[in-house]
Amino acid sequence: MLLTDYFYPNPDLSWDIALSCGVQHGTIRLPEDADFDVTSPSHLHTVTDRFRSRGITPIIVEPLPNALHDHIKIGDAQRDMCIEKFICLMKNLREEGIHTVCYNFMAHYGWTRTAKNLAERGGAHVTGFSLADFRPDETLLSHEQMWNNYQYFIKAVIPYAERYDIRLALHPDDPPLPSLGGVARIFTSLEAIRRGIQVVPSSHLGVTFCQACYHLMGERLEDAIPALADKIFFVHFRNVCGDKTCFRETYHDNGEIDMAAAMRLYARYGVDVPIRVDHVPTMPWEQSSAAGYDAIGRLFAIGYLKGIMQGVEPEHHASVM
Ligand SMILES: [Mn+2]
Repeated sequence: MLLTDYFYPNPDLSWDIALSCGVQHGTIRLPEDADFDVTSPSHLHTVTDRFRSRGITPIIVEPLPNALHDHIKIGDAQRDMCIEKFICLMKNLREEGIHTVCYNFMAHYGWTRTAKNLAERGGAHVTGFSLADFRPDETLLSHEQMWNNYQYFIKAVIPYAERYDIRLALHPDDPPLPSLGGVARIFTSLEAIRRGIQVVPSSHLGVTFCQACYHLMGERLEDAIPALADKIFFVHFRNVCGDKTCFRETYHDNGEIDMAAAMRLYARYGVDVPIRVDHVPTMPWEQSSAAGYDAIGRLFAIGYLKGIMQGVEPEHHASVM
């Protein structure tokens, strides 16, 4: 496994914490302000250079920029223009040595939580979701529309993903409910994910294995990891308690998933890909700026991940230094 962490495009405390933990590779979010042109090689280079100058090599982009993806997921009049821009972005990513894009196909509602202040060990806080507390907007997209929009997108971009050697890594729906606020969700089971990555047979179409989403689907990791092994391009190391209608995030050592057992499964089935911690707690005394993505909780999460990686894959000790 290759240790990465998630970075916003401008340096912040997360950068320093990751560097302190020995992280050398980045899963990066591209700027979302109007000044950033996703089709511009020089704009992209400015961002990647910022990382490299601090000793972080960007290797993954996550998510596919929302300004493009929302139109693609909804399938509106700007869809084709956005697909063209994404193809251009893939070409530019190759030039920067970035070969993986983590994308999802949740329309209108991305990863959704209904609480940000649930108590976790020692005075920390985590986010959570309860369907009973969810208040939807007035929207409607059917299961069939979402599948059609997904297939339209994949068929349009896969030939270029292959040409530019960009691996598209599908993240499951979070939470994995059949619909949320009148919007159908189509990647809510192992079977649906398998169907999704078979829309076009391609070595460049696979998954981001967000462990907790599969657990919340009710899938066993002992089944899901072997079933997807050669299609796992990226792992989200995440733990939770609960089920898809009501759950909360946890410290990475304090949820229902046996994290060391998951790592042993990756090793046993030959999954040797980039990995990052996902949804960390907000620590006591920490001012939250992005619940689930605050900085200080990463210190424990990355250290815990690194320890498990070294315990399961001692031969990889040097690569995660
Ligand atoms: Mn995830």
